[in-house]
Amino acid sequence: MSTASDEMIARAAAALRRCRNLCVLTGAGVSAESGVPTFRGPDGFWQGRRAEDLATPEGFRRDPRGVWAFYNWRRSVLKDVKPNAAHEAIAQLEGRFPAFLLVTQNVDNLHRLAGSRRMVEIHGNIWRVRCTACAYREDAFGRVLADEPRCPGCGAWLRPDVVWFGEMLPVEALRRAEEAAQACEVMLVAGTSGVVYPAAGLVHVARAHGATVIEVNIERTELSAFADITLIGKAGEVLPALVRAMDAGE
Ligand code: BJW
Ligand code: ZN
Repeated sequence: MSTASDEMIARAAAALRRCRNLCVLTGAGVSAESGVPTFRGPDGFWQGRRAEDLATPEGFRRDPRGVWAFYNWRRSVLKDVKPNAAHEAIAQLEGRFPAFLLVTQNVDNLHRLAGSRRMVEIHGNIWRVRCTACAYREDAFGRVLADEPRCPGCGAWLRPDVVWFGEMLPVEALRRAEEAAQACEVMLVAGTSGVVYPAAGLVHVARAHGATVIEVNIERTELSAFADITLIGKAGEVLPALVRAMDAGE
């Protein structure tokens, strides 16, 4: 598969220069160059189990210790990783549009560490924990927790404050994401396979409301058929090139 040509990047940059309302949707591929494994690639396994089998309420009920071992392993990986050029390019874009929202499916906090502020985390954040029985919540940023983390208030199991399959997305975050998808003139979609809903559905919402869809990925995805421009390449290379091309055309 050929990589994004300068001409295609220039086309995408021209659409961004005309745009006054940008919505960026990101997935695990944006963090891949920081060394964070994606979900569905060849690295998307943990001790022979798919991340998808562990990231469910049933999986947690069946084996809370095993699921916590998985999340603590991911926390230990994330503790030492840094945002990459893709996160930085997205943080730079934020200040250039009167209306802007970053909608991330990632739970790894790297967008925030790169400086993004106008953002919603629609699948939660791996560093926060909450109680499975009461309203207790805690931000345990940078910490690997005990093997059996329990609520200090009521003694029930704590769980990561992330969204598992079959669970509702955080209502306010999803509302803001849907509003941004409806209102944006361009939706920039980076590093997602586009198979998980309702996140992937935001692209269809944006299109239905007339937005130009620009996709950045190392390969074609479920969403490519709905994108006006697909830029094939690493997010950490293509996104900074896109920002440079925006500047060059001014
Ligand atoms: C690069 C790169 C580089 C690599 N540069 N690119 C409608 C239709 C069908 C099904 C459903 C539907 N609506 C709801 C569903 C069910 C379900 C669903 O979507 N299932 C499908 C899989 C079939 N959705 C849900 O259950 C959601 N809840 C919900 O809908 O609630 C309402 C409801 C409740 C009850 C009953 C019915 C409805 C919740 C979804 C929660 C997803 N949670 C996870 C785990 C989060 C916690 C954790 O991290 O542990 O979120 S699953 C996992 O997938 C994670 C991700 O955010 C999400 C998306 O994955 P992502 O980011 O796209 O990663 P990958 O690995 O798939 O792709 C990486 C991409 O990067 C690839 O394309 C690479 O090529 C690319 N790449 N390197 C650029 N350097
Ligand atoms: Zn509790």
